[in-house]
Amino acid sequence: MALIDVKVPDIGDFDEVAVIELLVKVGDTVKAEQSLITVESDKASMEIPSSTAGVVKELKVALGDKVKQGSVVLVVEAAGEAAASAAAPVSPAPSVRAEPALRQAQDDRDSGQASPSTSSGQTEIAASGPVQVLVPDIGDFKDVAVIEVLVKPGDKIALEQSLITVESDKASMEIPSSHAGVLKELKVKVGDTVNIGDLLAILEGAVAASPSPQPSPQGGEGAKPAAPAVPAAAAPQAASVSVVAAPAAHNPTASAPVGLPHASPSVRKFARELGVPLAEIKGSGLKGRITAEDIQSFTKSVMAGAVQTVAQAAKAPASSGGGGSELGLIPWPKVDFAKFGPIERKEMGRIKKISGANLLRNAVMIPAVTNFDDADITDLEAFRVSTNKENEKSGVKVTMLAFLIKACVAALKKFPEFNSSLDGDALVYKQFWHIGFAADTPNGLMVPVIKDADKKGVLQISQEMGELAKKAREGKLSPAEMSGATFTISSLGGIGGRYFTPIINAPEVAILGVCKSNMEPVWDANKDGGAFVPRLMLPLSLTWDHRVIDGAAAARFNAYLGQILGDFRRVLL
Ligand code: CAO
Repeated sequence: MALIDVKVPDIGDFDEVAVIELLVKVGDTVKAEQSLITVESDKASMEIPSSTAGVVKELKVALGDKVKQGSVVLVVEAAGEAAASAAAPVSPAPSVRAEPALRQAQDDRDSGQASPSTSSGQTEIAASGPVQVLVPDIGDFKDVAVIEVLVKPGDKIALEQSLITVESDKASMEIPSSHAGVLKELKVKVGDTVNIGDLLAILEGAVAASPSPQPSPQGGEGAKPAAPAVPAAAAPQAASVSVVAAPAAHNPTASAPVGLPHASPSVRKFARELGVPLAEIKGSGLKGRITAEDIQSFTKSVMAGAVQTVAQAAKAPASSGGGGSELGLIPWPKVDFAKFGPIERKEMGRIKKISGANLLRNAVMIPAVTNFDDADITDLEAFRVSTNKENEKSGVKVTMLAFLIKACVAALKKFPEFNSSLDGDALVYKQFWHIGFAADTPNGLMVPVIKDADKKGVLQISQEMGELAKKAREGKLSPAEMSGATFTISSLGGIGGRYFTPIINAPEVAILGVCKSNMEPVWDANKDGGAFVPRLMLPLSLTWDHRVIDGAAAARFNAYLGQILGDFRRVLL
């Protein structure tokens, strides 16, 4: 039995790459070429295979360690032939693929030529007529599968923009365009296999890049055009390996798409085999990386009904698609609208589909009642206006909503069941006051959350609300910024209307709808023996879950809220 150090083989130009996954542990029996660890640079991830078969005796690296060629990964006790040749262990496994772009650059340096994909100092050369984009030198990769197509005909393509993603069993990489132009035709589709030199796409109005002048080994001074701007003769350029993207969290209420998921090739393959949508999984690995275990637990949660995939949520009977049979209702009417006039059909966005499914569940499952009331905010509005004048220079504008958040916290403290959630037969009373507010965005309704609103002043709440509403409109809210609410306010005050019936955001048990305040004549019995006086009245619509809250409590909640808004000093009591 011989102990063999398994080292990081030649991984091209990669220097000091981070270990992001350990795929084996001490005691495991490994085969030659079996992947041991995954390393990642900012451009690529790759699995490092074992140079020998045997039993893992010692791991020499930990998550987060930086390794390079020659670093010892682990010690293997080799058996049989491997042991016999232990004195001369198998050379680093050739299956480890360095990033082709870097390798190309290395080759170019070795041969003294500038890399065609050099990104700095490029000049553009116009091409006449259509240009063929070919699969560039992708190193050892042969017959690699196209797993993603990132562009479509008609798209304006930038130079080096990724066109497709290909994947072998050890790495995945994005193939960039050798030219800029408009995509006329894509010659590959998902599932095809490609090799160096294969025709990938045809661009029109293309321009290619050439490196800026560099001294050539022959002492020449001109630059050699990297990819000749000659139609159909563009020299293959190096591809850039890149599996990189921010991790996408699974958040059934509303989360904006954030690019490709962060996972190793084998994990992506595993997910594909199971039909698991990687983009909906929150990775538990280093830097949010999705692991095989994450896929397993996501699959278990879906099977147990604890989690819905976006596709499932979209298929829920939120609209005509569901049919209504689930509730024993007559089917949704199917109408050929085109019979009555011209129509345009547009798919709903992802957020609308998800929130639609959630709203339907909440509307159907909660025995909800709405109480309407009015609050006299004449004095509060005057205070708001003067506060804004005083703070004009700070750039923070206070709207009525910030006062409402504070007032609701006081009411929630007085009536704690409004700040609770149902859990089976039990009520969970929350000892924190996180207030969600509905924000109207181009993508649909989002509900960012002001955390610990009880501990914040109106100015701080206003500032946070402004920042969160901006992020919501830009589709940049993180799942954390949309979770944890104990109560929600939906304000249409800036738009108009009188009253409406907001839908409770489960598992919360109540929601407050607010509309535009109006100057109204209000009877004042004390004034001049009784007279109508003009007062600014704010219409309130409180929807509550009748399983948790009674009508009397709801009426008291609204009345108390009215008292606070009528005299905001009561917040201090
Ligand atoms: N009565 C009268 N005026 C009001 C008011 C009220 N209740 N509430 C706000 N306003 C005024 C503001 O003072 C502001 O006036 P100025 O422009 O003159 O200063 C104006 O209306 C616009 O306010 P706003 O909407 O920018 O700010 P906000 O704090 O009231 O609301 C936000 C912020 C993000 C909640 C809001 O922009 C929004 O998206 N509302 C829609 C929410 C929604 O769609 N709810 C429905 C959900 S159910 O489908």
